[in-house]
Amino acid sequence: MEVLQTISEVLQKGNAKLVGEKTQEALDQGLAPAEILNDGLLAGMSVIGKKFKNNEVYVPEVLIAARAMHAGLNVLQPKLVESGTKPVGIVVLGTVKGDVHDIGKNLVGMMMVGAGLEVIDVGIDVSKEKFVEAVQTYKPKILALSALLTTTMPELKTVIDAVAEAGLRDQVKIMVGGAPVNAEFAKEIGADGYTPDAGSAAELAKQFAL
Ligand code: B1M
Repeated sequence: MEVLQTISEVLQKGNAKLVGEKTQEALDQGLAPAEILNDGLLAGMSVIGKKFKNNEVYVPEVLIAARAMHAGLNVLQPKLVESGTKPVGIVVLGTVKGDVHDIGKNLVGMMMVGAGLEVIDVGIDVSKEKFVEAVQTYKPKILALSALLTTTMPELKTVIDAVAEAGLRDQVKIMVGGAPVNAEFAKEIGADGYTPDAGSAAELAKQFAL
């Protein structure tokens, strides 16, 4: 589909305005939000990711592409979250300390809202203390933690341990995810669940909430 290829290309160039417009155009053409997300926005971000790894682009270009990605996500958001149901439970969601990646976390949040959950997004670079405080304040059924760097993966365990030390571990299911995380690691650190992508994260959270 031509418009999806265009979305991918303009995202790679970091043109946020055009990404937003082309995402709207794709919706107007009747394309499914998931298709626009996967074959347009994420396809473009994946090319940027590979170039970043190979030192063909650097942090500024990646940041600009990420901003363009957000412009597309903003257009898609109402479609991704359409659910019309009452919230089935509260989720506290955040990216762990030392990690500023938020695109995947935001997608997880959108899909969870779409699955009928109320999401309290506590942001990026979130300390264990702030996560514990959020669990105490909002009394969520689920605490959802994202980590995108191998160097911040240990922070997932730090948060789980802090929740346990605060005497809250029995009150909340803890889910972890992010590109370097896998099911084995999740089990090792005592998480209740791991999923590889935003859609399955929303499904699992809903199961935990019901
Ligand atoms: Co960063 N970065 N980055 N980066 N960056 C990666 C992650 C990297 C893989 C790039 C590479 O080398 N190929 C690499 C990590 C290597 C590693 O540790 N193994 C990397 C690095 C090294 C870094 C820096 C250290 C670079 C530097 O400064 N030298 C630095 C670290 C900054 C920090 O956090 N302290 C850095 C900085 C940045 C930017 C700020 C420039 C920017 C982030 C902007 C932003 O998020 N607002 C950035 C970006 C954009 C990327 C890449 C290119 C794209 C990440 C992304 O958004 N992907 C990334 C390379 C790549 O992934 N190809 C890379 C799209 C997103 C939808 O996918 O986040 O994986 P993802 O989320 C998925 C799943 O993982 C899952 O669902 C999502 C959707 O399906 N998921 C969950 C996520 N959280 C979940 C939680 C769940 C369940 C599923 O349950 C709770």
